[in-house]
Amino acid sequence: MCRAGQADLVVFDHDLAPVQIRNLERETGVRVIDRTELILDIFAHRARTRQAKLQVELAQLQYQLPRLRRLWTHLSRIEGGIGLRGPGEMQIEVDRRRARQRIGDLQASLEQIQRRKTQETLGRQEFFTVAMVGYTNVGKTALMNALTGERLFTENRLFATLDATTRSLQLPGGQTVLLTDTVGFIQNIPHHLVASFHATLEEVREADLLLHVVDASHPERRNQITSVERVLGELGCTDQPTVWVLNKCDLVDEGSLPKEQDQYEETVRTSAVKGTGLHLLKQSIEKLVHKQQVEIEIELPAAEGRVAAYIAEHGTILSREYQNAHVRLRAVLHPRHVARVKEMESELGSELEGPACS
Ligand SMILES: Nc1nc2c(ncn2[C@@H]2O[C@H](COP(=O)(O)OP(=O)(O)OP(=O)(O)O)[C@@H](O)[C@H]2O)c(=O)[nH]1
Ligand SMILES: [Mg+2]
Repeated sequence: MCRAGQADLVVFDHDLAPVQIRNLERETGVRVIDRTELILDIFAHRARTRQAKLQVELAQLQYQLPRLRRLWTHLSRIEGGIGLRGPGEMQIEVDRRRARQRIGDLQASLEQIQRRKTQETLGRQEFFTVAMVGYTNVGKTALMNALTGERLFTENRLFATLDATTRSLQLPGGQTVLLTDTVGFIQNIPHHLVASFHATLEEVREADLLLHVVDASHPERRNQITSVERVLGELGCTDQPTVWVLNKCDLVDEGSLPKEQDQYEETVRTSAVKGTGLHLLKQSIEKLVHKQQVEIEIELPAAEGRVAAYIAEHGTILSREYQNAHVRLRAVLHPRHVARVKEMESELGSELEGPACS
């Protein structure tokens, strides 16, 4: 086949052992790479931010480390002997040591970035967070753009996005949530990548709600869905409430859309390109946000604006009743926001009369 097709390169859709690659290269006379190497190459081309670049380099080095031998075995076999160390063998050791050193440096730099990000995330913790997950190229970034009016990079190719981007999204009831778009998944995702992209995937793990975006028009959509579910399982993301988003529905007939599934709390059909289903999607997100919220009643001085504004931003105000100089609010809020409201209330201290937040 190589000869007939005048191939310069053979890509195997499986992982190959170094010795398999060597034998195949000898038999075919062309360069042979496996699935992981191809995916790592694509990632390396796409990486833009410092964190993404470091993460890819780390994954590449960890992939190469056990394969370093292959360049040098012929030398060590010629020069080496019992009790002797050939130049080849020494070279491998030098290479390996360098690789390990670089791996250590990369891990340290990534940890540093991670610490800074954790600080940022702590600042954001006040907000309800929604993370988009899905197979690569299903339209996550396009959907993010359509929902938030952003203009992030989308393209019809694999792994257009390698970083996590977070934007605020206002729900129909007025509450603001944070929406995160991140790296797409792929079948048999190389485990080096999962490990290196730990920090990026952490955003998914910490989200309050997931949007599992599906390319409803893709002939392989069933397998893609299964792959994504598997990766989510590996990440330990099995408890988060999830909206199933059937995107690219402009490309399929109504009849051939996937059926709703019980494991997803909500199902919405969208087209990020045509802009359809976006309001329904926001409503579904809102519904699940409300599910995690509790109702509170609070009486505030009518002139006090800060607490009411906080409640409006993080929850939904159901009613306001004015009595003399006070306003009585009924609202729904996430328990962690209730805690903050109580704090703010006690900061208001003696100014506040009447029943406290209940
Ligand atoms: N027809 C149609 N095309 C869409 C829709 N949504 C996205 N696309 C196209 O699908 C391609 C991939 O979109 P992206 O938003 O980059 O996909 P992604 O899921 O972010 O992909 P990765 O970042 O690689 O994981 C682009 O060419 C989009 O224009 C849609 O609803 N309908
Ligand atoms: Mg993307």
